[in-house]
Amino acid sequence: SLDIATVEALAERLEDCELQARDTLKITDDYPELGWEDAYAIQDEIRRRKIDRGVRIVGLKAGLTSHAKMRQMGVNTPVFGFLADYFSVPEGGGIAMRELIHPKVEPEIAFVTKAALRGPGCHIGAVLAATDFIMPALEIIDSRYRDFKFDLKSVVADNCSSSRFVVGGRIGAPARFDLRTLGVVLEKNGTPVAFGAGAAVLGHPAQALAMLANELGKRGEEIPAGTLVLSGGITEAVSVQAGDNLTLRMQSLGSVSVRFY
Ligand code: 0L1
Ligand code: MG
Repeated sequence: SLDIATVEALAERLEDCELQARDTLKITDDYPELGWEDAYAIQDEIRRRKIDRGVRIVGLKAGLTSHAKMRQMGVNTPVFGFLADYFSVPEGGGIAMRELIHPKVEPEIAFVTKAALRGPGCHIGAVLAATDFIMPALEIIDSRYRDFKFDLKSVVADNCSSSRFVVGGRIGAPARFDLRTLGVVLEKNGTPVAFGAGAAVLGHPAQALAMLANELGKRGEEIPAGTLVLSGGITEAVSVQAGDNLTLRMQSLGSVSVRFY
């Protein structure tokens, strides 16, 4: 396991890349023995650095929650990260490409909790009972690793590629929907480019929150009431360039858009 000085140095390296929009090689090239606890310790240190500068943590995210993406990466558990206040982009707002490295967009279902969720033993039923509402979300991922070439532990250390997110559209009570069959269409400049349904996320998107609560429970932590949680990409991530407009249309829940300039 890495010593504290190394955890701090790696957190500084990755956060500097995020803040200066430059890439780096994956950290396991230098530290091939990096473990899961080391990876989350680096992520925690990045979070601590931000909080020390007055940044607020406004939510959590699950990543690699689709079976297709997990198979591709050779893992069977999702990964988890945090959302900082400045990641939030208003609905219909713009994102300057110069602030990011090589962003990609994922259509996701956002949950907002009204009661705390704590594992072990958290399940879909508990998540739905604790959910205040759901709404459409676009997550903008931007791995700090050159050409998105990484392994899972490097990704976790890099806060799971988190960079920006947009929530919008209509809010819905979870009891009114079958989240497995909730359809989504992702449009780029008016052309549909990706399609899916909620079941692409772990069979049921609430499962992503149950797994997150169970992972946090191992550390004595929970998903607090009032937390925004992005449950993971329903389709593959779509690359964007300056000038692109992305719109997510979600069945019964309206649409949410963002543009890149
Ligand atoms: O939100 C996500 O699913 C991203 C997880 C990190 C892997 C990636 O950058 O594709
Ligand atoms: Mg995502």
